[in-house]
Amino acid sequence: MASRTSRTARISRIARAILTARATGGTRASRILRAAATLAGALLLTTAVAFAAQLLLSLGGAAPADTAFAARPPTKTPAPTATPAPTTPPAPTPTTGPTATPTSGCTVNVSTTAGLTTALQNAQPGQIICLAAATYTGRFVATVSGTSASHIVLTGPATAILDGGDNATGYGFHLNGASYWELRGFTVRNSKKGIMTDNASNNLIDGVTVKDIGEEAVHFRTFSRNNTIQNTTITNTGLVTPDFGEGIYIGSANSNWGTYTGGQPDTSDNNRALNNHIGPNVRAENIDIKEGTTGGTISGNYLDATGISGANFADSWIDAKGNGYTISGNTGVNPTHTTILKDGFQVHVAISGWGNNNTFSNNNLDVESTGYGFWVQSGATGTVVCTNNTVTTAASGTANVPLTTC
Ligand SMILES: [Ca+2]
Repeated sequence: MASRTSRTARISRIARAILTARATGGTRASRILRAAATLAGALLLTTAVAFAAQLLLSLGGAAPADTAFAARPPTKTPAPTATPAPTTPPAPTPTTGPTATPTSGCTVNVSTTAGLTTALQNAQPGQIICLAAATYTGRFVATVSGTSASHIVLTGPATAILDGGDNATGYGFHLNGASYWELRGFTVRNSKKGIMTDNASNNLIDGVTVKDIGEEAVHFRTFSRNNTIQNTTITNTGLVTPDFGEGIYIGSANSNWGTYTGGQPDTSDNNRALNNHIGPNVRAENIDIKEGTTGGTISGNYLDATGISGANFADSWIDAKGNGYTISGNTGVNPTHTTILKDGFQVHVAISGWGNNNTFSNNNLDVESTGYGFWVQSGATGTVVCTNNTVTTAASGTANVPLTTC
């Protein structure tokens, strides 16, 4: 009893000392101390003594901090420290691509070739450049970019025709280092290549017509990423060189990496081809996905084999040589029953490490020929051909690989 009484007295002295010392403070520290004193008085525990003593010691060594505390409003618990918001990385570019900006409200009106050339040179983010129905003879290039918040829109009816004048040279429309554009509605015809992108990302090509082209119609090249082409009609390509007459071409063949990407893979990644109508008279593959590219989506396209040439192994609607593509919901037709179209979709290993992890689902392929619906080159890994694809009239069968239930 005596020792307990003496301990109680000691605790009380400590507590009084604390309270006296902190009487003017009212800081968090003092409240803690008062709580400790109360605890000690109530429970008479040795541990409370130790606790109080420890607090005193620690506060004795923390005078400067105490001063700082004193300057604060007395009642506040430390302001919920502006904990940096859970570090969400900078908003990733939306995987759905540039959203469609309403095109009402033209900010620049164009009706002549000179006017279009000037408008492209002077383009600023947020502008909507409207093409009147007319033929614009020439080749056109954009070199300035919009921003993620303010695209640059070039829009017109299908009767606004960008006509290169011949299909042996030039690019009909070139996005050259130009990002965040929307190309809408108009027609591109009579150039060696139709629409070309180099170092151009986050662009949208929507509802355009590309036709009467010497080589490929639309090409995403030289690190052009996250572009979308949708609702676009492509016919009559490869008129000069059938070997290079693809409808949509993503990336670069490794033989061209030295020319366009310093010898490195042309990582024109995450491009999307959605709901386009490709063919007839597309002389090479309707869609050619090159090695070195990753992660694109090819979905909802209507692919017509009529007029495919067979040149340079063009014997399928789609060649997939990149990695990690989703190829779904496309329709392949072969109304002329040409056996130049051999297989529907093919996976190739153009070089080691490429042609892997591509998934094919929900496609409807009426092959009307001798090969497979899906043909996968030996050595390609991770290919998924889903059971939900429909393949008809492919004499060799649905696929040369086992199907995956999905
Ligand atoms: Ca092929």
